[in-house]
Amino acid sequence: MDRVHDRLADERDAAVARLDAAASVTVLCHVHPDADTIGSGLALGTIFERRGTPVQVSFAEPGALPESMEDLPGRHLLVDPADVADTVDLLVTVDCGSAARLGSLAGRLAGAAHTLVVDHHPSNTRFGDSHLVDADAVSTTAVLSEVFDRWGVEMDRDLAHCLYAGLVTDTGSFRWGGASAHVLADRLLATGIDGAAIARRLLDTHPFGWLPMLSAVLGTAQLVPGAAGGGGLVYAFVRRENTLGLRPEEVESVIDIVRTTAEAEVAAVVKEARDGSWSVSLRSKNSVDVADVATRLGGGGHRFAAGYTATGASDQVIARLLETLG
Ligand SMILES: [Mn+2]
Repeated sequence: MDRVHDRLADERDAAVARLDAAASVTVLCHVHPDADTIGSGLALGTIFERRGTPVQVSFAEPGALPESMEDLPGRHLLVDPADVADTVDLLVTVDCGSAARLGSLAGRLAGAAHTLVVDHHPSNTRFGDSHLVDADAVSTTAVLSEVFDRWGVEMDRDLAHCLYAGLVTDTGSFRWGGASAHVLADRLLATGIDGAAIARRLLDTHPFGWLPMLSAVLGTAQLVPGAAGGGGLVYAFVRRENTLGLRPEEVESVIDIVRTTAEAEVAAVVKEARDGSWSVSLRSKNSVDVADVATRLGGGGHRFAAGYTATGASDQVIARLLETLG
């Protein structure tokens, strides 16, 4: 066994001991949640509910769960951020690379007797007092599946549904992630969950208004062939007026179209936020580590998928990005 494996096994054992000893639990997901953080939070919450341990699951913003995640088991465990207890025995964060990802709920860390950070972001800042961070894991739900095995939790349909939601979305529908993602999928599907229906609801269902939004947004796309050391950058803007009445799911889908551009190693989608700032999503194919780029611009993420927040005029945002890409 190599050293990383040893460290991870130790972290996993410590995490299981911490979870097993918890008298009361808060599970926090990241702001603007995706299916990995919500699937992780609800799976963990479901286990505590079954054990009879008081548990709350929450995320700071926006005010409502994305509609595509509404049929995930355990969603009744979700509470409004204002209702999250100020003090708790154990606070667990799932899929959060830094405390900032907790938004307004970051303050709850101080009120917990113990904090446990479960994540798979290489850029994780290790902001808790114990950590289980597996940077090679395809999703936080994959990290949790190993925790559950070690903990002796039996996999059933409800847990498998939650874990599969994070697995199928964070692997881009199994486009990446390798054999381990398929092995886990096999185990989860064996419980009888409908993988096709889960994927369709999470990834392949949009209202008609998505199509004119795409038309407007993709019309802003620009290609900078010389960017990123000659690999090329493609970028597009999502203005607030483009997305009126649409869900986060529609906005988040744009990067998956833009990143298919053959002439660009790096893709960026620059989304206008309500306060006039910009939320920038980055993707790369092979040679560029966008986690590094995003971290230098104040954000974080994975090697091939990362993001950050920017302020200023739109052309300045692009100029800074080009400068950082080199
Ligand atoms: Mn994730």
